Amino acid sequence: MDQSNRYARLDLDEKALIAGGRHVLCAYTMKPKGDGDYLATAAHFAAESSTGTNVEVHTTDDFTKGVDALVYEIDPENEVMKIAYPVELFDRNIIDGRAMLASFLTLTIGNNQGMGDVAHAKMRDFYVPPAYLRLFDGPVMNIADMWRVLGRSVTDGGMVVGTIIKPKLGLRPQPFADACYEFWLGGDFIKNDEPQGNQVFAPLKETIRLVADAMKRAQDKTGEAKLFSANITADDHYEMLARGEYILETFGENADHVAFLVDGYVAGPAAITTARRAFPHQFLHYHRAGHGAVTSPESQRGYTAFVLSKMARLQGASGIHTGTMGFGKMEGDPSDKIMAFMLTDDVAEGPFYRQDWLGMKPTTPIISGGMNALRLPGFFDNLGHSNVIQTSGGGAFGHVDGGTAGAISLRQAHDAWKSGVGLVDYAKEHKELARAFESFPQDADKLYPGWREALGAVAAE
Ligand code: RUB
Ligand code: MG
Repeated sequence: MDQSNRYARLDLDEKALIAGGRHVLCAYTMKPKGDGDYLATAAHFAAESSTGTNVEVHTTDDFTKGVDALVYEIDPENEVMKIAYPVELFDRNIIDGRAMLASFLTLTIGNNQGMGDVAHAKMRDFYVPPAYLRLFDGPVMNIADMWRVLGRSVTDGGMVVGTIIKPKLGLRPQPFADACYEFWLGGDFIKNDEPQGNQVFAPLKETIRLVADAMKRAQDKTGEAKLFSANITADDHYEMLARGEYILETFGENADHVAFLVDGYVAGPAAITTARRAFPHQFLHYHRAGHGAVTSPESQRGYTAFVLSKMARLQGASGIHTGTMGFGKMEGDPSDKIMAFMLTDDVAEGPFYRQDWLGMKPTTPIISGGMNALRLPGFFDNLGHSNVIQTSGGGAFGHVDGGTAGAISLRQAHDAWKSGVGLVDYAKEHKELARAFESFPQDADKLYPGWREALGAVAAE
């Protein structure tokens, strides 16, 4: 059944829709199955995503029709369609009238993902009008709070030097805490790798006790504040709360040095909001393992990493991984920097829409995945600033002189970039950085040809 007479209004103007403030706008790439008509398929998609189904139902009344989602633009050649969703369609909490991301997803990227007449559809961007934006929690904490703990400028405090404890799994509590101590002697921030929790060989309670103690000792030794991001991801809301409460109690006087890591793609929006609302004064670290299943440029369905980032800010993530924009090991591209700008700027341009965040706090980009000291300058050149959290797991613990030297090499690479000095020149005077060249020779050869001659003995020990 062609429903385009009801669910498509190609006369609607995007500027007018934005000025009206009544609609959430979504831009998708969509391809009909077989030789299906583009507009009819788009209209069916809008129907299924709002008030309709594949047939007319006699229970529909005039009010219903007023909240139809409407296809307002199509570009069949480029497989692009845009749909306007009335704000009233989205479910709101009975406890406080606030918005929930689950409902946004259920409608805009829900049943429409499995429709028989759609070959594939992927959300590329969305626009949130002020009337809906203000119903989302948004972030409470972000990198500024980490800078405050570290005693830095709260507006331009620079890179937070971080790592991920590696190996990913298989360390018992004491070796885990020892690795933390080692890194903290040179770095600022450690995160649990996302699978680390309460394994039988590393019970959470014992590990956390030892990590809290390692933090104290590292702080005493260095005279600097240290930060830890603890994984509280779980299927069960009560389990997340139990973990969070135990961790805060155990870190005691250092509880404000603790972030909570939630694997928000696998555990879902409910897990993010659980942490956001139960622990509003802890930095909420949104890890996104698994997101590539839908966000990968190889995938024609789901939504993009850009869309995921934007949803994370709405939900109130303090920080979310944005990938390494082509400078690390995970999929990515230099143009992904728009993702970071959408997280941090008050007005930002997406691939299809300009979003005004109306003062909603920024979410901090977390840069991670195959990074090391040698890859940082290129990354910062592309992004244009270094106010990010950066975690190098292999890039710290893979340093030939160990985790402390690895941490120091990362800080030195950041200092070199900040002061505008080339990395090889800076390494001549900075041993740990020079040894990073020796540690990652493939990267060194590729990014800094001639480094061996320039650094010679400094790098070789
Ligand atoms: C990286 C790591 C993270 C990735 C995930 O370890 O453990 O899970 O950052 O990717 P290493 P993304 O530094 O040893 O590569 O940040 O793109 O979500
Ligand atoms: Mg990881």
